[in-house]
Amino acid sequence: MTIELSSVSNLYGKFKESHERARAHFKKPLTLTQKILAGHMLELEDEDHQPIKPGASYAHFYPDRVSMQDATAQMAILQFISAKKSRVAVPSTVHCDHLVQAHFGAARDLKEANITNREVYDFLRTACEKYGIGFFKPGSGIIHQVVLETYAFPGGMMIGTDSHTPNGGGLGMLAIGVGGADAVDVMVGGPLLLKWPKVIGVHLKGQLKNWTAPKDVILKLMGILTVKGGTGHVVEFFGDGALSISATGKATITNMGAEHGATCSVFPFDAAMKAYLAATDRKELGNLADSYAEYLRADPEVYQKPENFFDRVIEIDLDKLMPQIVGPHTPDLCRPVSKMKDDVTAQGYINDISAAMVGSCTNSSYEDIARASSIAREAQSLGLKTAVPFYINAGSETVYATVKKAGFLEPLEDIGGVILANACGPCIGQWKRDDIKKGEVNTIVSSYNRNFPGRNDGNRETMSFLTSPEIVVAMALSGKLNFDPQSDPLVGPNGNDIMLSVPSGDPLPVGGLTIDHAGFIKPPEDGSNIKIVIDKNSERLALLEPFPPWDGKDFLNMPVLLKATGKCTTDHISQAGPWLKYRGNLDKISNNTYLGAINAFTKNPGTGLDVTSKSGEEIPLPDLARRYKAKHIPWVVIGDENFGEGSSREHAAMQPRHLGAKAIIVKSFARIHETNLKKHGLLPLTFNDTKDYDKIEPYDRIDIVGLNKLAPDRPVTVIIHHENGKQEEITCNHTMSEAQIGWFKAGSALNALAARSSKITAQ
Ligand code: MIC
Ligand code: SF4
Repeated sequence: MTIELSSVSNLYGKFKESHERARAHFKKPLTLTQKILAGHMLELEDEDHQPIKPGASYAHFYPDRVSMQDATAQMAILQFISAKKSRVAVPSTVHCDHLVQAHFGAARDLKEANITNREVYDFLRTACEKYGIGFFKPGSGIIHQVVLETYAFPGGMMIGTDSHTPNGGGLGMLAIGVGGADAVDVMVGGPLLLKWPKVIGVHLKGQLKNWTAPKDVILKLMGILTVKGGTGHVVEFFGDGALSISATGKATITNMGAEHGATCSVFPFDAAMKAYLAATDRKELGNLADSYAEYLRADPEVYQKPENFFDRVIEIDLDKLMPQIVGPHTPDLCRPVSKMKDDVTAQGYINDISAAMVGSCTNSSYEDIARASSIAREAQSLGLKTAVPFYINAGSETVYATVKKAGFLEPLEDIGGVILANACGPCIGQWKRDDIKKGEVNTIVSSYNRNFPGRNDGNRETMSFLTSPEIVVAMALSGKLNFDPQSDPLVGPNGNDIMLSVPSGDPLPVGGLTIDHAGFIKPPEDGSNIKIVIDKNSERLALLEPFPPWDGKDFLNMPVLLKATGKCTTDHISQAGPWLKYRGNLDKISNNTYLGAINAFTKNPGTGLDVTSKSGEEIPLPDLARRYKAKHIPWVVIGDENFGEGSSREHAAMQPRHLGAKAIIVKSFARIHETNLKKHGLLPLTFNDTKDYDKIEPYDRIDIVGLNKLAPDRPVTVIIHHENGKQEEITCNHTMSEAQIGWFKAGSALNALAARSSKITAQ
């Protein structure tokens, strides 16, 4: 069930030639990013056969594999069904991890999940069998940990329908998060159309020590890059510091790179990766990589003078790095743990923690749990218990089996921890929380990666802070947000002061991980007779209707459904948690559209004003959108910076499209969301002058004109008709290439694909 050595060997065998071609093309030694990209192309040119311009050109790539998780796979597979192919063209897997709700603990929660999600699991399993896709049952692990320990490999390129796919960068892979429509392109045998990224080099010096962990590297970087600083770039790590971090530690860093918006992040091949390959039963693959090592790292000149080869170089000295903590509400609000005291006082954060969690795809490796457990063991020996509810999840069945065998879970449970299923759980709002009421302000700490309002428990007032697993355990013991285990003692059972020892734990167990693939179902060689199970009465699954093609006319007189102010992440656009259950039914899930977005016109989340009645009544945005749709009135959305940051969920694009949106006009976009909008036939536009955002008023009507001249790099004219009869003309930009304009005209990329394949069949 792992990857075939011969396919990796074939890929490596072609690297020499493709790298030489790339060196000649760029007239420079190559970064690792350029090597892997060039190694996955047929021709080193952009989609219009022109020379590549980093940061500007779209080009065609052929990834080695595709991964999908259950919440996004439903839409991806529904689209694959529409593409009418009999089998996927590249190795692909589906992982059931998002739909398991955390409540009582692993065993009961999994049982419950198998009942409540049965129809979705049946659909995914039968579709996987039919189309030749590997299927991982619920409980088998979080997609990215499973991929890392099973399928990722140095020098490879993969895509996944989840924004944390870059986890694979910890094993030297360019692993990119995409929407389902991109995954379908690759699964039907086509290329991935991707902007050739620029590259940020991050030079890691020194070595992590004491309480500092890999998580602190990415949290520090979040503080430097902010939630949009990585956009359009791959982040490539190097330096002695990189060598000192384990493969799973590296994966923590590349995983959470999703939060600064990078296309992905990657580390060069090294001994730690080789050791991880051996520990995950892939020793031969490690040896093969070793024999091709020079192709799996940047050229030596790059490491000697990084500033000549990277678009930007950032240096982080691990010797000086201290434990970090970020939050609330955004993952780039970073400070050292030692400064949290000041912030608690200055910002009035609630100091009493209400729950603490170790886990998520970012921090659920053997090493993470080993180090967390070392603190728990000490606490156990001193008779300490956690002061607050405390949850732990292992990343996969393999990690679970290994940490159990090593005796790491027992002390965690003994101090008060509840072991959750090997799944996403509270990280994505799958948390049946009984202790806090909606609207109650409270503080939680976790080792997760995102902390947007409402993400974990559906309560927008929960303040979520993110830090390393080690610090989470220490804070769970003290119960206080301002606790710093480096300087503060805990109070022992007799009122005595206890300073916790520095955590410890090996990156890998002697003899390797205890491989457990009990939850894997291999697809049959021939799935043609398999019937995909879709329950006729299902509320959760519905086949897709194609979106209508563009009618060739300009968009005129459109109301502004929403003028989003401040952060508008995909969690604001299409919330997860309780809504995850409708991920396979577009009409149903559309009832949550923009419910979290703060509307500048009403100052409230999820409501808008009806321009046709001008009654001033605040109407839930999905209802308002349906009202316009029923009256055949197309509408637009206006947005702020980094619109659509966060996840890869294409629902955030499909829902507005389904409800009648024509264009989304913003100050700037996050990469995956912008692509998803293009894929589903919407016009993603950016203000040429971001100050034009301020011109949009509640009862304005918007025209987008000159659409028949839509062309790459050609600005678009937008006319704002104000309520008082005045009108203003502004300029907007787009990043659509010729092919992407074709998607807009066809109504969606899928329509364009279907038109192409029917032409081919007709010939
Ligand atoms: C997330 O962490 O937000 C998710 C849930 O994993 C998403 C995917 C989804 O919405 O299903 C992501 O990161 O892409
Ligand atoms: Fe799952 Fe959370 Fe990771 Fe998303 S970020 S894949 S929800 S664990």
